[in-house]
Amino acid sequence: MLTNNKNVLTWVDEMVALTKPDKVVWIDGSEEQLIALREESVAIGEIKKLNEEKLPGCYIHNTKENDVARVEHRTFICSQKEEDAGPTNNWKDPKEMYAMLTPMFDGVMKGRTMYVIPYSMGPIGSKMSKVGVEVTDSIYVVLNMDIMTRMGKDAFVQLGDESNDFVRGLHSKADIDPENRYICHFPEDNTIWSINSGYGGNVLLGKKCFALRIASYQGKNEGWMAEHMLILGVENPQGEVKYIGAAFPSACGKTNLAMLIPPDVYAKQGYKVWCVGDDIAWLRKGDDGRLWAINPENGFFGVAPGTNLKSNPNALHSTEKNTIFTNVVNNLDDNTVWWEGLDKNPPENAIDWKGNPWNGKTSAEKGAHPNSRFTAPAINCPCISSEFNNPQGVPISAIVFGGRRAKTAPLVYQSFDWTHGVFVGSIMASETTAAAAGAVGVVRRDPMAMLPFCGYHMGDYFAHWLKMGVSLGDNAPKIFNVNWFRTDDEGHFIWPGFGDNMRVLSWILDRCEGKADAVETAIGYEPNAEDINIEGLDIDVDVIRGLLDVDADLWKQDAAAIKEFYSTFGDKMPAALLDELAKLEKRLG
Ligand code: OXD
Ligand code: MN
Repeated sequence: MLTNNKNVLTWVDEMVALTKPDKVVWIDGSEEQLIALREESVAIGEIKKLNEEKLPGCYIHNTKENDVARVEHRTFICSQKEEDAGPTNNWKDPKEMYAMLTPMFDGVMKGRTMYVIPYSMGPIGSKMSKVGVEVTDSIYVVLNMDIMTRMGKDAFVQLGDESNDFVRGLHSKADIDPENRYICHFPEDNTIWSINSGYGGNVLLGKKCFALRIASYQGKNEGWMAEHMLILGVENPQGEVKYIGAAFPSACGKTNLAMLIPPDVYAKQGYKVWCVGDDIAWLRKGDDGRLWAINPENGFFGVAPGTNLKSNPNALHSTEKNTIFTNVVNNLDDNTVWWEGLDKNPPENAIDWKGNPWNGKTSAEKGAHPNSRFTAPAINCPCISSEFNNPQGVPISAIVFGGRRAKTAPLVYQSFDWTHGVFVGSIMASETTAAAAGAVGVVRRDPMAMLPFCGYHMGDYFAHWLKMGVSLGDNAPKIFNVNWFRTDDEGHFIWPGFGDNMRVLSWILDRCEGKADAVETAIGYEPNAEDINIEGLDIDVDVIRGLLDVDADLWKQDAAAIKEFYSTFGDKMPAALLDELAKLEKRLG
């Protein structure tokens, strides 16, 4: 036993009584214990060790074919009142959900070992951090939690002997039965129950389940925010660093932006970009009145396909040691890994993500699953921020929202003020791409990129954002919206993206410091086209002008769609945002 905390001990006893494991192992986080667990995991065929010379400390794992992604339709928010979960979440009465799940968990760990994982979301010693305890029957979960969180006995030190403020996570792989897969959150009980999955987002309970769904609920009650945001720092030639938090829906390039490499024109002057986090930010008003952010995570659970030396060298370098790869190709010639979009040289003698022999030169099928992942320690990242472990976090100058819009949203615009900025975040949307099944170009609203991750009613969530703005007052970060994905008539992306996004971040930070002008448009402040630095690009100022163009007709259509979307939140929709919508319509004419 690693703690004297009675709340923890009692709860673990209850979970043992319910699931009836043969053995209980408390995870202290020691290297000795981890080495033994890796060996055991290899011995039972759960993970395979990769080439120690080329990929030291790295392993590969395959999930079941039916278990490759988060399952939103089987994810529940079980608050006492249905209206507290809101229309964007699946809801079930907690009593009913416990009653349904209890028999499924009863004896589920018979013949198995239960691992008790203490972990801290956020740096140990930070007032912004929070502790979770996950019990699981999966060594793969333990090994991933080791990378993604601060795992082990220090987390119990962070919790203390008396506190009851820890998130109780119960996970069992059970039979990986997709028909009985449930990812359930009980925000009022600080509890998460997950069964019948072994896939990351469903089972690494510190990540989406705690750090977003439960934490967003805690943040509302305690006066802080848990957001689906990357955090990056831009260092100028004088060595000053300014921090940006940016929210984009899944698969819009958050990891790439977080680890951006500035183009030559900036690098030569001495600009640098530092990554604090690539997926989640916890934000709190600091003693100085500004908004401060920590990344509660300790690693990256990144999408592998498309990651390469051009798109994101820093992410690729992060995976060169002590990384777990899930559902990628195993190159048998040298026992390394491969995925689509890594390079143009797929292995011929390989095993695909399903575990079958695979020849990348002749096979018509993809070798890696499109949602295959790497779990890599943040400290591996060449551009990890020196403030990554700072218990105070970093002060946020700008909040950036964005999505994937072919025509409507311009390259960048700034909100008129915080309230209008909350409106801008609330109308965020992305168009579906050909990469996903279903119709192309369908607009999916995803307010603040939190649609699948907000643990309570989204109307209340908008109200909480508005309240935070009142509390921050003049110290509130400025709010912007970007769109890297405008296309021409042939459907090609116009803006080069990746490292060149620095050119837009640069205008954003100049605005925060009062160094750049702007033009007032119907939707917000836009840069003068000349103020976006295009030196070294194959683009002229007219192209930028086009990227900044606001098509009033498209926006009028969008406004109508927003009205419909807002109506789904009923009485809980804050009047201030309805008012912003009315003002937008008026400005559009
Ligand atoms: C993720 C997601 O895995 O947002 O980070 O889906
Ligand atoms: Mn995410």
